[in-house]
Amino acid sequence: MINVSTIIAGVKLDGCVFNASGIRCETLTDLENLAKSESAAILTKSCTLEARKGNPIPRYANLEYGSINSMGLPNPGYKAYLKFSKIIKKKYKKPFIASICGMTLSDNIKMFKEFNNTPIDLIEFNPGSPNTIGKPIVGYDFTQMDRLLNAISKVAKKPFGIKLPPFFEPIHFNQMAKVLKKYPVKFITCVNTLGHGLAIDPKTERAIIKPKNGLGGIAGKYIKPTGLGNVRRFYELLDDKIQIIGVGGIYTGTDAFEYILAGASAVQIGTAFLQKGFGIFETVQDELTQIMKAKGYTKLSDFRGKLKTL
Ligand code: RRO
Repeated sequence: MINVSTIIAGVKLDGCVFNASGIRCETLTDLENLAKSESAAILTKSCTLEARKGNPIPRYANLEYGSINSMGLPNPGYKAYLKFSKIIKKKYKKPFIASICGMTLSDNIKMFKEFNNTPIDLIEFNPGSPNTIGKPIVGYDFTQMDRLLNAISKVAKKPFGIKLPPFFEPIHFNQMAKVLKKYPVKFITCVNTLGHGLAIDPKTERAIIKPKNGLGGIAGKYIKPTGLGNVRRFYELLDDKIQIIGVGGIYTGTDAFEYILAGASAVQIGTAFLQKGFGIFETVQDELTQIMKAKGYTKLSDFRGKLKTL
């Protein structure tokens, strides 16, 4: 028997494939659909203290090898997710993960405290959105990350992880790993979209999305090598003490297999979930199972992190 279950921060997931935050996970209906699907967990859209409409449309587009978005954090506000988590957890056993992306330190502290008294299983803290107009990507500011994690660690009673933006410099991996190790961070999710890409329609000579004069986060196949590189480097730096969830360009079981080989304990699907629908979770997991079977692996730990180098 092939077992693709995994445990994230002490929480058992029946499979290792679930949705990435941001895709079809904003409303109660979205979350209920995820509960009924083969997604191994239910992860919410990142929430803020107050409801947000997000950026002007068009703010998402499919591209040849993935997608571009500048959604601008549209969400109904954290109180809606407090309510949704109670409704969903009453009906479904599946792990429920709340994504939090406060605009300020005090917003984040408030939301972490409020989620303490809910049935949610985990929190994925998101300091990596590239699309909030007038705000930098907090995850690239190591001093601010240290301050945030220090404050959050003091109030969080739920196990939490951090969704990281992609890094490209050895020194930045080292600096982020050093900050993460100071706090009870249980997992990291690598990677958020690659910020500030531009997609152009050559016919009209226009940018394809409207916010930020066309600049947005790039996802899908464009970013798989970056996602894999980030998972691998953090796997090496964090000594397997902080778990890693891989995300970025996963469309097939082979993609998931590669992420786990690089060190991921689970994977998330974003762009491919939007493009291909709910069946993607079963497809990717079935393909992964077939690959494991062909290679004689029966569980993820048989190959997780065991990437060979030349
Ligand atoms: O809502 C968004 O524009 C958004 C978020 Br919060 C994020 O973390 N990553 C992204 O690509 N878009």
